Amino acid sequence: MQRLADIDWKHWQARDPATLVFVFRDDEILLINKKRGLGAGKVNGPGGKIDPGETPEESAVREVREELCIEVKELEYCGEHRFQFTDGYSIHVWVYRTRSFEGEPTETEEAAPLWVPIDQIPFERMWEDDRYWLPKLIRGEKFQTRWIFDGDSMLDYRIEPDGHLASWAGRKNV
Ligand code: 6OG
Repeated sequence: MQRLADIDWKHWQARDPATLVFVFRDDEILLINKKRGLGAGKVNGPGGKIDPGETPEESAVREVREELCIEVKELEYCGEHRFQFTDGYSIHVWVYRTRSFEGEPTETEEAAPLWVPIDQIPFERMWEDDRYWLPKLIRGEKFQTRWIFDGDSMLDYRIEPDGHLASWAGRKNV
């Protein structure tokens, strides 16, 4: 299970469904220092596992509330990631972005907030896949992706374009 071709993607079912949310304010993006769960110690977007009975969008709103004490609204669906790990674990991640939120991002037991300029995203402190698709999300390109990871190391991937998002009026980049 080292390459995408080793997997029967037609019947692939992730062990965990999860979400990621990227909040924008002017030319900044809201990231977190993740304190626990999968990827603890890395910088990522807020998000987490979907609970039984929740839609991905409901879960995304709840996770951002729990991790950063803000209410996100008007989530825009950007795409999905399918991650297969060589140890057998797998996770299917729905990804959203928004400019609409209420409250002040606040540190919790799960995460510390981090506003960063969109041209200074700390990819070296993030999961290896992020540098390949986060720029697309920022540009408003939708995606469908598949990845093979051995622990923290990415072994193989494929990104399929999935159209464009309605652009945010009057903005050059995001
Ligand atoms: P909790 O353990 O927090 O849910 N996640 C990934 N995010 C990125 N950017 N790259 C990956 O590459 C990831 N694998 C998982 C999805 C896990 C959280 O971690 C994200 C969820 O937000 C392998 O409940």
